[in-house]
Amino acid sequence: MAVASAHAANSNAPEGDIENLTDGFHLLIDALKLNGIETIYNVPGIPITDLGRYAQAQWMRVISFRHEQHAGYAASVAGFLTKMPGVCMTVSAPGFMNGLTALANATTNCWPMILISGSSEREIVDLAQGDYEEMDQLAMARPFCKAAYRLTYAQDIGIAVARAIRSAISGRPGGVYLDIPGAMLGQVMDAAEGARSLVKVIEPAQRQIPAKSAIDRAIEVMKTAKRPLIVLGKGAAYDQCDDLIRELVEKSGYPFLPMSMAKGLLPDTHPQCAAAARSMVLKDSDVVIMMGARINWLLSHGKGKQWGEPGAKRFVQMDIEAEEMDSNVEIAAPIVGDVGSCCEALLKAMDGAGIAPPKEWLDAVNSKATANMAKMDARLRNNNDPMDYHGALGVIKDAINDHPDTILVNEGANTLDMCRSIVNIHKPRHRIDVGTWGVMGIGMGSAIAAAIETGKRVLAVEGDSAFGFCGMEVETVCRYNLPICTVVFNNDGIYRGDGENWGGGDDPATTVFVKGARYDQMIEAFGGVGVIARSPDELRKAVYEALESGKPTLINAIIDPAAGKESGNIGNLNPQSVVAQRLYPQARKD
Ligand code: ADP
Ligand code: TZD
Ligand code: MG
Repeated sequence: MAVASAHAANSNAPEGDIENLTDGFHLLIDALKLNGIETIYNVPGIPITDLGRYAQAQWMRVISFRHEQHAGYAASVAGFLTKMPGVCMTVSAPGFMNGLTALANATTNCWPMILISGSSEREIVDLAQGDYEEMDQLAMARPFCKAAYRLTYAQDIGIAVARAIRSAISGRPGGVYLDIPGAMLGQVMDAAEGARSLVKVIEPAQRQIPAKSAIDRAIEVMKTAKRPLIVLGKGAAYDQCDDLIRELVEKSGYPFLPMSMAKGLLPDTHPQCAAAARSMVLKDSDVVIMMGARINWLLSHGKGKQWGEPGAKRFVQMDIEAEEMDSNVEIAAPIVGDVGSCCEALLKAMDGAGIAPPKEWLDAVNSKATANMAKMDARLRNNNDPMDYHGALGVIKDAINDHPDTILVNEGANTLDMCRSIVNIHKPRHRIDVGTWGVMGIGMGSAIAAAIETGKRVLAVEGDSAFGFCGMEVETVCRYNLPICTVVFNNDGIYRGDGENWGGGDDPATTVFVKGARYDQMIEAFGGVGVIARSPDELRKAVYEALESGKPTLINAIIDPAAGKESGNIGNLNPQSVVAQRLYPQARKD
């Protein structure tokens, strides 16, 4: 029988044996499991504490965090790594709001995730009568996700979960919000009827085959290319069609440039990898094939100095989202479809089309890349005291080369920008970072999800500021005994640790932290291994030991406070007017 109203649920249980009953809690667990979702990233509390307990009792993996934002980031990264929505579960109002940042971040990055939040009772919320943690969560969530649904009756759980999964992973993936009022969880119904109400989602992310006309047009553009380039984005990494991408890149012979989370789709050491000649290929190329990468701020919107002569370049773009085309620049050959299907169609059409890049272009790219790599290599081999970014990252580079199956997580400003360009990645989806927003605090949630979802070792390279946003989750790392080695690049601050108060007052500068902070002691508080590394040699010993032992480890890598640049590689995005130059001798001269 169907349940008529939330409040009636528990008092008016259906007649019959209690053994033949189920409830909202268990229907939700059954609905997730039926659809292959086995893990929940969660922070307990009213009204979902028991939901977590029951899920664990039903052999789901329930990973409890210290803060919902990190549970949410973990769920979104689980979505990126598995092509199935990661699930984050929170309590109402404040817990929900903490999770919402991660939901918005998932949607921005095009990663599938479902935020399930307990909520207060509708009739009280709607009359603003001041319920415990009252908030109209459904309305709040809507602008930050692809879809938002609220459950009122337990009998609708099956259809709502199916809908949420399909919304999250069909088309361009993104975040979905599912609102579960507390009373709904307690509703009971006949177990057999409950089982029948569950829905298994059939092929939620169907292949999107591109139109033949789109492929033909792309081939025509490619035939004209004298200086072609392929740009791989995290949409291509997400698609898990690694062999097809490799085939396309190799058959075309085009140089390729991976965006940060597409690194490893083909190894960074592949002979066609143009990462070390990035500025040159962006500027000088004449035809650019974008594969699952948006032409957004990360690529200077396809305009400006970085891109050479305005209008001199033609773009081919593969994307599952038709509306992405022409977002910043004209796309000469839009191909709407999933990256795998686009590659397959293009590969067929390339047969006999005479597509081969001129040798002069390949030689020019190669010699630039080789020269840049040689320059960089020399800088990485330093044993400077105090340690600088290059000395420390030379060690991280070796560690990943020697342990290529390790997933690298990376955030910070200088710590991010330099690590991205220095450390080679050898396998698809083995680098997770700050994504499209450049958000700080993704590190620990991402590292935890990577360890849980793949069972692999994780190396998290974190700026000290970035780490501060999520550092308490080292307790979570220790509690679940995860094979995560966190290296905090401790330069005493944001960008640099040597800033001063421009007014001359006693307060520290806005960008600096306590000098000589003992981040290594944080993990020791929870039984993990803490190490201080003051030189590349010490760092090498500590990182290799951690990767080999798999023990939860935090290495406090002491970096010269004067080594970093303001905002890393994107200082140009900082606004400033002439007024600053009039008022402050320290102001940038730009
Ligand atoms: P990056 O930051 O690596 O440049 P973006 O996040 O900007 O990458 O772009 C990813 C793009 O990939 C988005 O436009 C998204 O629509 C697209 N995308 C996501 N999944 C797929 C897929 N399976 N096939 C094709 N495109 C996809
Ligand atoms: N808050 C959030 C959520 N995201 C952000 N990106 C920022 C603030 C601003 N921000 C950056 O863009 S980088 C950064 C902040 C605070 C920290 C950089 O310092 P770090 O790295 O210690 O992590 P380096 O190596 O010192 O540059
Ligand atoms: Mg720092």
